[in-house]
Amino acid sequence: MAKTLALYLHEMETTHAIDPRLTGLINHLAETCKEISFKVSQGALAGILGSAGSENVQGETQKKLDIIANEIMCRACTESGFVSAVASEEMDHALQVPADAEIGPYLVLFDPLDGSSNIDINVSIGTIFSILPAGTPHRDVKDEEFLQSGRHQLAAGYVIYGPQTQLVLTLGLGVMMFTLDIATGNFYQTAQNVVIDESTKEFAINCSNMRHWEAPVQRYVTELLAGKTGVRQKDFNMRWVAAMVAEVHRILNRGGIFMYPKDHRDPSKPGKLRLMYEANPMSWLIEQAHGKATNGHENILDIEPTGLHQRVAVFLGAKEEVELVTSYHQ
Ligand code: AFP
Repeated sequence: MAKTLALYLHEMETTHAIDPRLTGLINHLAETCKEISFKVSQGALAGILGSAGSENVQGETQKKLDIIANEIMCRACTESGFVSAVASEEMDHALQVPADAEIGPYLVLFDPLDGSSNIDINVSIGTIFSILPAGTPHRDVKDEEFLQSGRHQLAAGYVIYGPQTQLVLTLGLGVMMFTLDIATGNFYQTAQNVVIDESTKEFAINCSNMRHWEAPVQRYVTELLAGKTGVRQKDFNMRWVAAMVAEVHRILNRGGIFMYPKDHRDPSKPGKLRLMYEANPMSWLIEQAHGKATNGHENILDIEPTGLHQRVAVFLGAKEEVELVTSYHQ
């Protein structure tokens, strides 16, 4: 029988001296995502589809499930006893642990429901999380305390709600995948030490934005589209799921490159994706799987964050391709 997530985490405590409070927090997050997974699977039966009629801090329309998933994640994390505070893509500022609840040495950042536009059409979505050190457990955590580069992450991962619910995790010791068995309620390890091929023939980018991209990205994608007849001398295939969690999951499983570049539409936004909630945790997973992640200029994990909700251009996946598109930006 495959290993459970709980057993894997216990092994990491004994073989790599991983703090039991960190493994406790991850077990807690896994339990929480099971609750979200159940809601997702119920869809219209639970009345959770459709718009909530509100906007988040980014000015994006929130779906009912965005709000439900955010509430579940916030409650679970702040009641866990393992965190000093949490930050979510859906909330303006850090959320404090209630005065009567215990605090712990970690900060958790999350995108509670990535791929919102897929919710109502029954296509894969997910929850992304990143765990940072908080130092000595304390209250009244400032937003600035979350502004640590991706290299400081202690754990990162996502739970994808697709045909199967899977948890993908790194503690900096490789990338592990666990699949939820709905019969037993356990996550079982189904892949370990995932490695992404350095080269690929598959790319993912929202080509409808092509006219807005900067010259290096236009050049790179034009070359991919030219296939065998162009400078690349091979044909490429394209995919776009509109949920980063699903794009990264495909890349971890069968390779490829994912891009969400900066574009000319709103010069104040250096990309669409959020550094702290999406790019950092995904980039660490990709690096741990021997891939690469840049913003076209530097490794995403080296970016010193300046704001909780800051956006960033993202090129991640197969090393050779990410290096090539990055070199076009130099
Ligand atoms: P949400 O955070 O609103 O769910 O958006 C998901 C996302 O940021 C990312 O997961 C996708 O890669 C991207 O949006 C898809 O955006 P478009 O298809 O609209 O370009």
